[in-house]
Amino acid sequence: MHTRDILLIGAPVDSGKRRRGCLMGPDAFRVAGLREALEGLGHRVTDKGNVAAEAVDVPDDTRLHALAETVGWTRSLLRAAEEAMGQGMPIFLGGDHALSMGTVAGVAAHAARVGRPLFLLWLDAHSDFHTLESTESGNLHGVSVAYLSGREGFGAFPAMPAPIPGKNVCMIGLRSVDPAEREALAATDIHLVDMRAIDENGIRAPLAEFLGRVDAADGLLHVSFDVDFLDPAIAPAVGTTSPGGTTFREAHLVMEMLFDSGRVTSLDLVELNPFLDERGRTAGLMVDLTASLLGRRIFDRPTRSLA
Ligand code: NNH
Ligand code: MN
Ligand code: MN
Ligand code: MN
Repeated sequence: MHTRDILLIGAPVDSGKRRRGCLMGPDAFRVAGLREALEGLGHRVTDKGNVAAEAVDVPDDTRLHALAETVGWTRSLLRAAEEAMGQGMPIFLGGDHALSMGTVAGVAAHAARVGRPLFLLWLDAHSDFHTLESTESGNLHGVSVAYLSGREGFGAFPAMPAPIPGKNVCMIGLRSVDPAEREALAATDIHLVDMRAIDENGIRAPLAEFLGRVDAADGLLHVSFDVDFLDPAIAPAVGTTSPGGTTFREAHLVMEMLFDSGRVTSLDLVELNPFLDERGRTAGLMVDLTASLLGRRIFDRPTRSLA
């Protein structure tokens, strides 16, 4: 199997929403054995420890929760991600989904520098497509894709170095999209795979189609995995549970297909709130899913029929 140089980078971001606890995420992934699982698959793993938020001089905004802190995280993670892309495959251990503004912006800067198109796979119950104006909650974990797409109105944030075109973005698992997000998404060519589409046609076909386009463009692929992509019955450790999520096997199939594609160059694991977990089961599941993305499989294919 292809051995990869993997960098674990802790991003204990907890500023993207009001309910606290995601700051414990990076250590929960460590305790759940992420490094050992990936080393067991033959990869070289370096744990770079945790990144800290930059101190910034940005006035807070009463409508938005922890704006200055989130801008500080975006700046420091942007730099950390761009640097890590030159060294191997970074896995960002969140932290809430506001962290992806920094990590994906840094990955995009790297992609632009090496002249490769960047594709973004957003595995999430939510579309995270609000602007600072349209957010009703004021929670900045709900604006990441809008920022990364280069939407207007992100004043205090660093300019998105290389906005990702909608046709390069695919969201899978959607089941909670606010009216303003729905309207804004309709004006883009982002690929939207909601839970109804998965119920009716399965999760394989739309992912295969997207991966085919990444392949055809010889693209880099960043995967941003929000714990609430999963059904809360199997992944309770998340603040914004949304019923009707993906199953254990759907999620593993996505990871196995991503491994087979050989295309994934960076990954976020976000929104794990260990304070809400049950005996570490969500953290453990996220570790197992990450192992599937990096080559763990039931059998080497093709499987032999017993008939
Ligand atoms: N759309 C909602 C908001 O803007 C929810 C965002 N929450 C998430 N996103 N967990 O993944 O507040
Ligand atoms: Mn999210
Ligand atoms: Mn979500
Ligand atoms: Mn909302």
